[in-house]
Amino acid sequence: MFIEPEYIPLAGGALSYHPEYVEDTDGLYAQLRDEVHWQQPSLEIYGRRHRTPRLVAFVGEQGLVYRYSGHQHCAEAWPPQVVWLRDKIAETTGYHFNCALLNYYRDGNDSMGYHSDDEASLGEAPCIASISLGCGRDFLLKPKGARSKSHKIHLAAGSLLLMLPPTQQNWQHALPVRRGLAQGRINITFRKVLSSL
Ligand SMILES: O=C(O)CCC(=O)C(=O)O
Ligand SMILES: [Mn+2]
Repeated sequence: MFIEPEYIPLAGGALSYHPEYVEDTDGLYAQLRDEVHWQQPSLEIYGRRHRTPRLVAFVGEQGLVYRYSGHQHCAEAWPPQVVWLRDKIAETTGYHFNCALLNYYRDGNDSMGYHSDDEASLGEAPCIASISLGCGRDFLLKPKGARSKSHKIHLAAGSLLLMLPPTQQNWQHALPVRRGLAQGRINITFRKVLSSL
């Protein structure tokens, strides 16, 4: 059954949330969890090294380089399941992507802090498409410069969230810790790198 996406207008941006965009996601989740070449990079924050509180992988077109979180990342080959998702999104939304960042939140202790996906290499007004697999998690948004969240969306397994332009210019998003949650979640954010600035 096709469920209409929910359009969520924001001041200076907009979201489109498609629940049940992908069906039967358990197998897809387990394959990616077991087959992706996951890494846990370190980040320097105020002069101290911290391990990223989740596992990550960057995949995309051969030779593509993307600079984010202070590091250059060279794309690994697309896993076939991610190609299938990329093509399904292109067909249903008209947005075309040439790379994807995968995040594996092993349990509720893994998280992602507030940020915008606004690297210059994505151009002025990128659309980011985000697929969620595994356990549902809350996703928070706040305007840049604001102290606390103003939107909370529960990203269910199999959902697609589009962060439409110009959301990245004006908003930040985060995936907060959920203590006591034992199940894992995989998120795939599709991006289009226009230049390797
Ligand atoms: O896990 C999520 O839903 C968000 C991921 C994200 O914001 C990112 O990869 O930039
Ligand atoms: Mn992001």
